[in-house]
Order: sequence, then structure tokens, then C-alpha cells
Amino acid sequence: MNYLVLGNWKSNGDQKALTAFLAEFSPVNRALIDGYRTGIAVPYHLIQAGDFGSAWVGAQNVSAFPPGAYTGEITGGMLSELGTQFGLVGHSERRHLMGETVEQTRAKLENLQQSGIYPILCVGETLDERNQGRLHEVLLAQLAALDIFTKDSSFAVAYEPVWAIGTGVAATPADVADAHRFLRETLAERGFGHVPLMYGGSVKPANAAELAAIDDVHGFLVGGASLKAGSFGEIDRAF
Ligand code: G2H
Repeated sequence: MNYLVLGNWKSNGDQKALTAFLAEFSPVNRALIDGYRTGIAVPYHLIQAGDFGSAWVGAQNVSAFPPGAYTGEITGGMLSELGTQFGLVGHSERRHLMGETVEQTRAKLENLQQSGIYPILCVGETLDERNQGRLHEVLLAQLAALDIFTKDSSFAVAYEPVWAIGTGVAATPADVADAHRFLRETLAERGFGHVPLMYGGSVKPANAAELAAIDDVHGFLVGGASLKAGSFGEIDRAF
């Protein structure tokens, strides 16, 4: 099993901020320990803008299309040429603000895989969906995008309840444990028992240790708290 602590800078950051971050940030040498990995999904223009050392550098999105007449789209091959090591797909901001569909997330996962970039599928329910008792139904629908993978495929799934994203209110450890157990069992039935399950949504130094202690939590996807080297470093050390 891999353990992953990945930052997601979203549409934040510039050269100055990245340079300052990298000067201060020292990942827990996880890259040196088999199975552990720290990384940051920066905006596209920063992928080559610094020396990330032993940390992975990632992209937050990728084109759903092959190369061709798709103005403005950035393909997996282009990301690979930039040295991108992992890519996020299906983040709730893309699903809910940009209307990204399961079909699009499937095509994006495939594009990353074909380009040798480690894909991470983000899944999660809205508060309404949770309150209507539709958590499992929603997760199963989003997981349908994984049907392009085989048992040997390398990828991760990040559970990010929409109501916990950027709100400062992380899901409770009990909520996370329940959702992750369901995801682990569902993935195992499909031959994906090896897939790391990350949690994302208001992870911060104050709650990282408690969340990291949950059985089926194998990593974090960290938004706001990954923008500062100090807080991201503390979270990185939680596993
Ligand atoms: C969820 C998360 C990172 P935050 O979007 O993917 O962001 O930690 O700010 O809730």
C-alpha cells in the first residue's frame, strides 16, 4: 500500500510564492521510504518553476480529449513533457463549477494513464446528497469512471465530501471511517484492493493526526493548508 500526502494549490500561487515555499519545505524524505510519497499539484504554469526535490509535482486537471483541435486543452502528453508525476481528476470544484461528468473523468483518467502520469480520482457527496441518504449511490456513480483500469493499474482515489471542502469543517473521523470502509470494500470487489484511499476536505495540522490514524485512510489531499510550507510539513508528518 502506498501512502500519499498531496497538496492542491488550486488557482493560487505564483513564482514568488512557489520559490518561498520550496525554500522552506522539506518533505519527510518519504520518497526514500518505499511506498510513501509527498507532492503538490500546482497550477500549470508552476510545474517547471522550481526544484521539487524528492516531492512529486502534479497537475490539477487534464484534457478529456486526444491531441487535436481542442483549443486551450492541455493533454496528458503535454503534462508528461513538463515532468508531471501525478494528476487530479474529478475534483468537486470541477464537477460542480465546471459541470464535469463521469464520462469526462473517465477520459481524463485514461489520458493520464496513457501518458504515464499517476491518476487520482476525487469522489465525494454534497451535503444534500448525504442528508438524503445517497452517499453510497453517489460514490458508486463516480467510481464508474474506474472501469478503464485493470487489476495491475496504478492509481489512487481521494474521498472529498463537498461539504468539508474549504469550509474549515473537516468530516468527523467516524464519517471518514465509514466512507473509506465502503470505498475499500467496493474497490476490493473490483480487484482494486491495492489502491490508496486519500481523504481531503479541510485537513489541517490540528486534525491530521486523528484522521491519519483511521484504518482505511492512506493519505491526504490538502488544499488551503498546503499553501504554507509550515502547515503542509506538519500534515506531511502525520503519517
Ligand atoms: C479539497 C481540499 C483539497 P481544502 O478541495 O483538494 O481543499 O483542504 O482547502 O478543503
